[in-house]
Amino acid sequence: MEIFKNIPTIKYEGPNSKNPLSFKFYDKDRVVLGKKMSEHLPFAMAWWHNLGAAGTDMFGRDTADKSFGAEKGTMEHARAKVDAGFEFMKKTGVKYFCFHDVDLVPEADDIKVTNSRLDEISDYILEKMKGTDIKCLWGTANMFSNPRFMNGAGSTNSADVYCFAAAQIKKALDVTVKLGGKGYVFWGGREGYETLLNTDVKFEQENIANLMHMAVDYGRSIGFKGDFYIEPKPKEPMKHQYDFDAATAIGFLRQYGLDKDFKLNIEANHATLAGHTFEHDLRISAINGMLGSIDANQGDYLLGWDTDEFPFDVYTATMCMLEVIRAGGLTGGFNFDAKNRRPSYTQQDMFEAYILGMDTFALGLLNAEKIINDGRIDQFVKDKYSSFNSGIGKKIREHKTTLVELAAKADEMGKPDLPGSGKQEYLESVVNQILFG
Ligand code: XUL
Ligand code: CO
Repeated sequence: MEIFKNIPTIKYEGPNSKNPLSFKFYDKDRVVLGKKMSEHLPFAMAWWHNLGAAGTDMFGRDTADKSFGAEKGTMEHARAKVDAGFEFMKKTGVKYFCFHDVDLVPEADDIKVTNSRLDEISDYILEKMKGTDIKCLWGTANMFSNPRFMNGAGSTNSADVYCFAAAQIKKALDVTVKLGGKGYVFWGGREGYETLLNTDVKFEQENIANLMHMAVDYGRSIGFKGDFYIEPKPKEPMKHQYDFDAATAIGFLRQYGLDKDFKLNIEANHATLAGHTFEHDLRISAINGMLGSIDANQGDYLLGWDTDEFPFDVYTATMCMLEVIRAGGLTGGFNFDAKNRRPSYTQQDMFEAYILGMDTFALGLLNAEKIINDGRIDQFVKDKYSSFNSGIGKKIREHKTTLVELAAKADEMGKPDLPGSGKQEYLESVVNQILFG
């Protein structure tokens, strides 16, 4: 049964098309820098937003109807979501999906019941996947909504609750492996604290690391070959979250010996909440060999929370794609962890949101290609450090000098020439020329 009856398969019609249900820039087979757009941009649908979020906020109830013809909270509804999701992915050409355990089925009071529901729904999803090229990008366990996780999951003060975190991870890993998922995500929604007056930070971080080690051991034991990811976020829901940003998460992974199995899943809106640009956290991940996957969304600089908007900012998408291309691509993909604004409540709005996001990243990719081919930006950065190519600079790079030798050199010079100009305004105008010239 067709769910999105008035929505056709979305096709590329080019930048001049006025058809709202068409791609203007995402042309899946177009070759960019030697690869098809669809290969550069493995897009994924977030089960929770696209099939679950219906507009409820702190001040009002649902505006959108996401019942998909079934009663919410039932297994019939869980199956209707699968039907809707697969129809949506087929019509948009999105090839991957991401899920939390509780996005797939209604959670029961007894975990054994929830787990048998997960068995049932994952059988159904597997069946739906047959004969399509739709795949699972990553799975995760929701360890932040249920009241038992009020003090955290890995960071909880209750050993009993810790068992439930472990049980949910185990089952979510089982389902991820069953569906052939490429990755498994840890977003530490409640892994943090409100006040040091009631918190032993070291104890909590050790317990989180221990849980992650057990997850790696179990995952590998059932044949999971993909990457584990940490998704950093500085705050919301907790005031202090332990995985504040990319740099913090990398330090944590290295400290606890998890860096071989984990990479990062960088979400744009989380990076900006941490006071960084999206591209900053991508760069920090990439230079540490840990750029794994992306939660593609954007925040609002006027609002201090996670607004999860669909990507619209082409400059940011351009900077993102430059980072991704320079890093040699992602092992994961681009998951639209994004939701329609509350007044955009129709089925057509769901499709238009994905068209916006996919077109924005296609533009980002095309722009990144132009910037790379133009070469002026890369050349500038290379030249900026050219004083390290020879003489004392070369010795510094090769670790062949000492503080004494460098100080003697400074004495000899008395006063250095000022470094070359940073030329930010010029470089920004070069970017505009490349993008719009
Ligand atoms: C929350 C968030 C999560 C993670 C998965 O801000 O981004 O949806 O992506 O738990
Ligand atoms: Co996310």
